[in-house]
Amino acid sequence: MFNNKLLITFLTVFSAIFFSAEVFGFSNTADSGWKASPKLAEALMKQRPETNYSEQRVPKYTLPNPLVLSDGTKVTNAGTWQTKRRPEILELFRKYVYGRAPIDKPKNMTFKVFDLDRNALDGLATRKQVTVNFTGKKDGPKMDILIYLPNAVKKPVPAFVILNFGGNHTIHPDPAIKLSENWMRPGSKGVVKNRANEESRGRGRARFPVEKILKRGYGLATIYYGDIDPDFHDGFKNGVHPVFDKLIDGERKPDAWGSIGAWAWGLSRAMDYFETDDDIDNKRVAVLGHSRLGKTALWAGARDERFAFVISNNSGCGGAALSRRRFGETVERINKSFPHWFCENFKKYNGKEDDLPVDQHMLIALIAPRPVYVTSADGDLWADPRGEFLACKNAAPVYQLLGVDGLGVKQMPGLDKPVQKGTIGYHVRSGGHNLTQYDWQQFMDFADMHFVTMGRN
Ligand code: GTR
Repeated sequence: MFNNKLLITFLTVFSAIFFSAEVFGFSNTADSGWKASPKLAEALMKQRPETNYSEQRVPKYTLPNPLVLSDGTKVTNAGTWQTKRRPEILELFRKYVYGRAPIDKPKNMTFKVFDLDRNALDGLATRKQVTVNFTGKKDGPKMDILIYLPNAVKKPVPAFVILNFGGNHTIHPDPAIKLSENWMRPGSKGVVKNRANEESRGRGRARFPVEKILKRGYGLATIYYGDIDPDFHDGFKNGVHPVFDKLIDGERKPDAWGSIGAWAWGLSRAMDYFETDDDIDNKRVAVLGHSRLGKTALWAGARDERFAFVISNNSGCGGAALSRRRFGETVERINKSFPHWFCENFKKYNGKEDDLPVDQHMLIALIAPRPVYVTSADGDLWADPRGEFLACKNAAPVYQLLGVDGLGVKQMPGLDKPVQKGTIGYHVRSGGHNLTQYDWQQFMDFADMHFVTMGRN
């Protein structure tokens, strides 16, 4: 009797505290997740009044269900996902978003290791530089892969592959890295008339903690994205497009691949090389990218199942963020600013996101059951952090169907509180649009967990 009374009193007091906490907004349970800074949102809205930075103005939307076939049948087992729904979704992304790249690897492609130093970086690493010639022809398009592998670890080693924005020589001051001779975006140190000079060597090293990566037992491979396709709209006359495009009556089709499609295709060609290199564990290669190259990493990992782990850093619209939220950058904005990134069909969805047969949670679902890690940054509202989180959350049912844990949380985590319990990792970090040491640290922690299990298989 006495115990019951005590229990009732306790419950009453507890629920009163909990209720008032909810009402007055000081509950940790209800409010601990990340929220966009209202001040920042307001400032950004002043800069770009046409852009929505307010959660209240996110329209009501319904996401397409990744676990329902286009004929309405529910997908209830892994077999149906793998043989029917996955190919269906992949095709939708090819047709309406990124465009169609050649499926087979180029017949006459060659790999030439033009630099091999087993005593690089004071003995810490083996450095290789490899030219991938896509057509095998002297004047055909080529890309150079710069590879550092840790010497202290038994080969083959797991590795990260990442496209870079400034040329391979910008990721580290190592004087032996070949200086890129290709077209460069203007406006950065050491770039004159769209060409790099010695001043740009090591310029981007803050984003590439090479020594740290090597000391943790991982290799790092990187490629200048402009080797595959220079990042400006020239009607697809340069890079790999003119060589591999299939024209109909001299015209590109509305589902022909854009630049993101080409960059992702280039990453698959790097994987073709890794498969020939005995020092690299090609079953444990993580593909990683920042921003537009984060969009690219997701698409590369979605279309090529050889990538064991996929990482999208601050990828935003056309990457990890849900398009239907229309928060920050929108489909219309991105297609207008970067008409060469996606396929022509994607432009039909400018301002008509609800008509898209896919949304970006389905891109993440295509990676299942392989580990994927998505990041956002507190100051990067243009990329819609919440939209990036929600895409992960809505991809999780596919992971669960395939027998692995999804995201492990239902609510957006707090700032700098990485979620790494499941097979989908996520964090929103302090700071702005960038790829930081903090991000790398999380990727390596997550890779440690997942690659160890894979290594045992
Ligand atoms: C922005 C673009 C984003 C993002 C970024 C980047 O201008 O709007 O989608 O990709 O560029 O790649 O740096």
